[in-house]
Amino acid sequence: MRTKAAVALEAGKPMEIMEVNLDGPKAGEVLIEIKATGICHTDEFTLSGADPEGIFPTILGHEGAGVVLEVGEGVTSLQPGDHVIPLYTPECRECEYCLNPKTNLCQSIRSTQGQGLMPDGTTRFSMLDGTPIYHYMGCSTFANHTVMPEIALAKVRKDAPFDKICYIGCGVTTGIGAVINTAKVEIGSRCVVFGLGGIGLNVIQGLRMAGADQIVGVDLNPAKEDMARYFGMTDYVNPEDVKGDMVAHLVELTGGGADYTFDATGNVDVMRTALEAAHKGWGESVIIGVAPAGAEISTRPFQLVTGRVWRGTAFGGAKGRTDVPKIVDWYMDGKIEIDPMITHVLNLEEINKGFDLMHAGESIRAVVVY
Ligand code: NAD
Ligand code: AHE
Ligand code: ZN
Repeated sequence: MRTKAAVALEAGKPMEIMEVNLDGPKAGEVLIEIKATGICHTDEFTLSGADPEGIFPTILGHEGAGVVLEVGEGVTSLQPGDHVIPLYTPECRECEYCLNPKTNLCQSIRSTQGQGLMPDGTTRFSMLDGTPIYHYMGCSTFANHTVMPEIALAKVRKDAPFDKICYIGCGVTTGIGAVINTAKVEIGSRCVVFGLGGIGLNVIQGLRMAGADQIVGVDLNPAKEDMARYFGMTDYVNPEDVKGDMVAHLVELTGGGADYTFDATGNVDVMRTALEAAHKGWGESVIIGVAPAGAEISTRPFQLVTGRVWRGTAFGGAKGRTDVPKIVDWYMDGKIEIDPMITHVLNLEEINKGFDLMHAGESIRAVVVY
């Protein structure tokens, strides 16, 4: 079939909207009509050329929601008409990672996924002249239709709105999951969140659910303050307003250091500040942000010797087929909020504007509806 997609032809250039070829689902695969997709900072990271796994031409997008149109041979858990959220972290329920409750990092298709290929080593997308187009994070939701492995699709209830629950495909689950699954924040904790964007706001929402007493938000962009307060931030710090050492300032503000800190910026200097602002003896710092190729983190080992813990999280530690339908229920039951964070709704032709809004710091989440 043919479908319409935003194709990233090369790094650093706007995507081009075009018709592409899409082959049908092979064994174990599913054809999806994407109804809506969020634009995450990681899409921008890869489009910019900073991603060591970036490979072009590609169809980006990994925060979608849609409907099953057709299933390939051997698919048993899905049928046409089912509503699904694509998972860039699949859940095969068979590999040693899936069988270990300590991780969500299913590895069953990770190596082909990282090369922009389907599990059989080929692509389903191609240009009209036959040139293959690579998949992205196993999802490619910036296309109106996509093909994905069955194990990378979470089946969700049919009454949930696509233009909101697409955000559960990355940002919502990553932020809330970092608090609940990765840090396992206790009631009464003092916490600091660096970066008040689409991920950081969901960390804040998760911290409020977990019963944190203090939620300090740090962001260079003061325009993010109001929304962060709405979601539960108790104190705002703009690094540009801090005279002197940022770590000392945060340690004082949190009464000796934070129980938990979270980086949602992707900046390695911020990651160091986050680690060092964690409380001596027990503070934990969780890295969520994705740093550019070649970037490295550093701190004095003494920071760890004296009891601080450095951790990381991908997709909020969520096992997607199991956890994502529950998060959709939380949204539908009013336990979590999504709508205020979706600040812009665009059509596919306007998708590059979504990236401009992100660069300008004007959006939290821009969502493309098909
Ligand atoms: P975003 O652009 O919406 O938000 C980033 C925020 O960080 C912005 O508000 C920006 O002003 C702020 N910021 C940037 N540099 C800063 C600095 N030096 N100090 C303080 N604030 C700073 O991006 P997002 O969609 O929220 O994504 C945030 C990060 O999380 C990105 O690196 C993204 O790639 C990553 N991410 C990781 C996962 C994961 O599974 N680990 C999932 C999704 C996104
Ligand atoms: N390809 C990059 C790393 C990108 C990355 O860290 N991706 C996160 C999800 S970000 C979603 O917005 C992730 O899930 N990582 C785990 C994995 O297996 O990819 C690089 O540096 O090579
Ligand atoms: Zn993302």
